[in-house]
Amino acid sequence: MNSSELLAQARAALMASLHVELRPLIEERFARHAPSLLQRLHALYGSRAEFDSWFVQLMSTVAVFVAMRPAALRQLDLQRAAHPNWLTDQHMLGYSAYVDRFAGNLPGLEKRIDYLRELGVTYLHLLPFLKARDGDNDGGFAVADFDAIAPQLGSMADLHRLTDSLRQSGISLCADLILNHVADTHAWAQAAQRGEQAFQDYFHLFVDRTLPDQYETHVREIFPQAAPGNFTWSATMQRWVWTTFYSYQWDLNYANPAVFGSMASALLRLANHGIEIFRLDSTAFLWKRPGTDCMNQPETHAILQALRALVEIAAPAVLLKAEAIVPTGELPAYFGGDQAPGRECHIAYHSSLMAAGWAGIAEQSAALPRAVAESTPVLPSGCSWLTYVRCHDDIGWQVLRPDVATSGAGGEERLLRIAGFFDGARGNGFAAGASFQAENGQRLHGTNGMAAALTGYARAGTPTEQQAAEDRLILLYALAMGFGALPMIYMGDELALGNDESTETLAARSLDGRWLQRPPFDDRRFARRQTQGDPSASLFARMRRLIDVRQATPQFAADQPRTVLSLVHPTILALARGKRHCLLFNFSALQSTVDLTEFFDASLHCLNMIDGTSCDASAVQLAPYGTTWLAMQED
Ligand code: OTU
Repeated sequence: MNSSELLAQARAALMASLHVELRPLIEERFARHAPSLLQRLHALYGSRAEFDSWFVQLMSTVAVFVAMRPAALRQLDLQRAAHPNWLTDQHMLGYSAYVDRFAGNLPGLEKRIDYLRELGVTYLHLLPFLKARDGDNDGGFAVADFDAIAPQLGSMADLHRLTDSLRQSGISLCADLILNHVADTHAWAQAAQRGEQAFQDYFHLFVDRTLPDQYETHVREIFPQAAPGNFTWSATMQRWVWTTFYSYQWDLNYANPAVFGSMASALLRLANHGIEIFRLDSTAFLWKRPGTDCMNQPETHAILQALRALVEIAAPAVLLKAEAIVPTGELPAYFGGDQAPGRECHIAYHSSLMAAGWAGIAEQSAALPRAVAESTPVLPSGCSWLTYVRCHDDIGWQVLRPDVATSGAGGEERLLRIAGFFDGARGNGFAAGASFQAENGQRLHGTNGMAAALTGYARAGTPTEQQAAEDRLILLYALAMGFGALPMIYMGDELALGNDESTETLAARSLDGRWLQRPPFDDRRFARRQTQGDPSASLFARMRRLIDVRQATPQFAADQPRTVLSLVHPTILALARGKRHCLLFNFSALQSTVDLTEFFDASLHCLNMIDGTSCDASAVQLAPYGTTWLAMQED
């Protein structure tokens, strides 16, 4: 069959079971997105004899999801289509939390909605809440069933209620879709273990070490201490299984079209439950190619573009977010690159900017934040970076390798020094973090710890030290909020919540140090957030102020121009937003005065949007670790 015949058959399969009223709309979406869907899938699976019938069958499956999409979500599809730039709006603000840590369970979360609204949150990322394997499950990242909720967190009905309530409060729910792997207890992995060939084909299995050994010479180790190597021996199957992460997380084999079909169905089913944004976990790892690090492969982008096209047809309100913790240079491809700009993911984590902010604090230098800001490309319309300060994972310094390489030899030592600075056991500074799985203390890995611990709250002995910790935390959040992106708060950072050092989590932490930054929400701090003189209240008020200013200023929208000003200053990063807004970030413990008349007319005066004071463009003062957001005004 040629492609137009195939598209005609697929179209017929899609339309057949649809209500006549739906047909014109779906017809139009199909016409717009099916050709690229077919092209991507053909590139991946076209050599298979059964490709044509598989593609037509996929469309019949999509028809079921289209037909079952609830009315409220259909309405949302139309609303979003009418406002394609809603994502880049300056009102968008994210918040990320574990369901149990933040609220006990899904019904409990409804009680937190008022708080989220008070903060100005419009986007809530809940860490994995689907049914995971029993026992160790990597904080839910080892999914046993894509169609069930973890029993201790609630039920599908609870999820529906929650997404409804959130939507009514103007908050979109973001959930993880763990594309790269499933738990060894997932039905597919169990069938594989029973010897069913169709399901063994869902995974990467090897009879001996020949190929695994070849792959091992090129791939990274994500958890070198807790889960060394990338392959796990299954005595049941007498096969090596590809397991990039923990041994119980089995990588899916996307060279098998059935895997693509199953995961696409999982996505569309969850979308119909009201999830609006999918955090596509570990996206970089989906395709394996001998002789490479098996990350960021072209086929990975074909898979993501095909998923995007399916979403455009069946659930166009849905956004896709790439969780690809890779250097900035690899990220444009996740937005579709030059070939398909704006047709892959809508959002991607800007992990280099996050790490560079921390590096700036460690080095008391604006060099790395400036380098990363300068190398950040402009995105296709309707797309946004996700900026953040901390998340549930470690800070992975390796993403900065290309950025430190440009400053000559010694880049790796520089990163080791930065990472070492945050290690509370080694460093003698203010940071109370912990190194994450660095091999023999030699090779670079990550840093664990809550933002408040890393900025110095835990070790602050005097009010001055406490103030410095607060200023550092505000500095990093101000960068995330001012950059021109969707900023996300990690639960508790707004209240200076510290590390989880409780005995209850000691065992978990000794197996996986990331549990240090997964403490329960602190209701006492929460209750005192407006209490004058309370240390977390002071931080909370300053965070609230940043959020208010940002939301009131259209120039802060993600799609508004950002320019890195060529201010010659070792510790200050200066970003212009639009023509009349200038954001200054001082990464040093010393105060400074800068002259902005090279960039802005000397007759303008600068209104400090945060505290309402004003000054001349020729002499703008920055406090130690100070953040200044200026609106340049005529008298
Ligand atoms: C992601 O993480 C999740 O955020 C982690 O919590 C999971 O453990 C992991 O996937 C497996 O599902 O692969 O693309 O260095 O930054 O594992 C980035 C640790 C990932 C994490 C890394 C990460």
